[in-house]
Amino acid sequence: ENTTVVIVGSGVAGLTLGNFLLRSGIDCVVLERRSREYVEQRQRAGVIDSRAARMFREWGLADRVIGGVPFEPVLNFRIDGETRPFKYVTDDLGDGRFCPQQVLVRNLIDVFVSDGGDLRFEAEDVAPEDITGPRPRVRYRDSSGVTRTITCDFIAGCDGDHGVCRASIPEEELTRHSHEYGYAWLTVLAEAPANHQSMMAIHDRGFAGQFARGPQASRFYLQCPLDTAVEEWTDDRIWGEIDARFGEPIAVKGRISSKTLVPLRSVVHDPMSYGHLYLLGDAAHIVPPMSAKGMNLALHDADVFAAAVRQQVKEQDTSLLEAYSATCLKHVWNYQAFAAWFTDLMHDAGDVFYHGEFRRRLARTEFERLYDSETANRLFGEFLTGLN
Ligand code: RFL
Repeated sequence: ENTTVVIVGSGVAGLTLGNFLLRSGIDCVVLERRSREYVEQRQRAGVIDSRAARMFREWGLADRVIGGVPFEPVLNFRIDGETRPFKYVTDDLGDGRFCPQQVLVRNLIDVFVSDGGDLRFEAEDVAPEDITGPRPRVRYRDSSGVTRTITCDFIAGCDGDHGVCRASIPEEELTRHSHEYGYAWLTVLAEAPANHQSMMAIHDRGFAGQFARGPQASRFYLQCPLDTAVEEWTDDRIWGEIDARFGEPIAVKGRISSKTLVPLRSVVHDPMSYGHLYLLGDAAHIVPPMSAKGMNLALHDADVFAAAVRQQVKEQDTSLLEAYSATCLKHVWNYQAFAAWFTDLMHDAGDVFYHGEFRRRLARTEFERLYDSETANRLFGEFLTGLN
């Protein structure tokens, strides 16, 4: 079997790339380890920033793939139990959307499949081969247990942080830059309607966040120590901690359907390619969830890579492909810097355990500057909308 691009992974990066290639008339096959049902129900991010929304519009897909409601340019901070709404100044046209990641994923799958895209679920033991040769291959076992091999020009590694693509690059070819923040988030999905799109608490018990996930549910985040275990977090303890950090009780404390621990960290792999294998999204970089940029960076990579492949296939011009890693890394580092700043700010400002009083006062000063200085406000808004 032959194609131009084999895409490994059908998360936001892989599906977006697949759709962009399909619209450019470039052959591709998407291989996904999980089932369609699993992928369509995986709950994660919730914010499509303005840059990403515009990107879908430029590729003619916005109407078909973007769901959700417009993003309000207001963040509801609760500081030591007091509400401090923060409005950011923006030249943005209000393109950003509060759209659950699985809604975007579901729409991307529907559009890809109905436009004739080749998407194969339950592909096991995916293995990139001969990635530095002229015609690399991807071997896998299909859902009926038959081993298949696809020969291609390019492999797009869109298989996340634990995928097989990055692991198939010799270790000495990649540099891993990483930073651990020293704490984790307990992330909780609950049947608890939110009366705002987002609320974020700075409190001496630690950070807490609530983000609407549709009209009836919320995702909550609670800062906690790295060595905590999910089992230590009973529903009662979770609700008690949320009420304490927000400084007011959550009105409806519905069923909690999932609890996970996410250590906060930043990771960048450099370069984002090796031979004919290119890494996109979480396979190449991780940002702390505080920034709400992980999905948006994955979308940016897909945009850059699709345009580069199109230029190579249509005009035999390899310049964009050669620049792929450098182009993406410049953008990634810009948002890593933002993510690290915002993560430190939101945690240090309430922190009495981790970094101490000096960092706490610095963080509070930076926080106040967002309200006091229009320049600081604008820069923050530029990052939130993704237009920096
Ligand atoms: P994905 O979405 O993880 O997709 C990877 C796909 O590859 C498949 N796969 C394989 N397929 C074949 N063979 C293999 N060997 C394979 N190994 C893996 C997987 O099954 C999967 O389908 O990566 P992608 O496309 O790079 O997208 C990245 C985003 O999903 C991620 O950055 C965001 O979810 C991060 N994130 C957030 N990002 C935002 O922009 N805004 C947010 O508000 C936001 N909130 C979050 C988040 C991530 C969170 N977690 C999971 C830590 C909140 C949370 C709690």
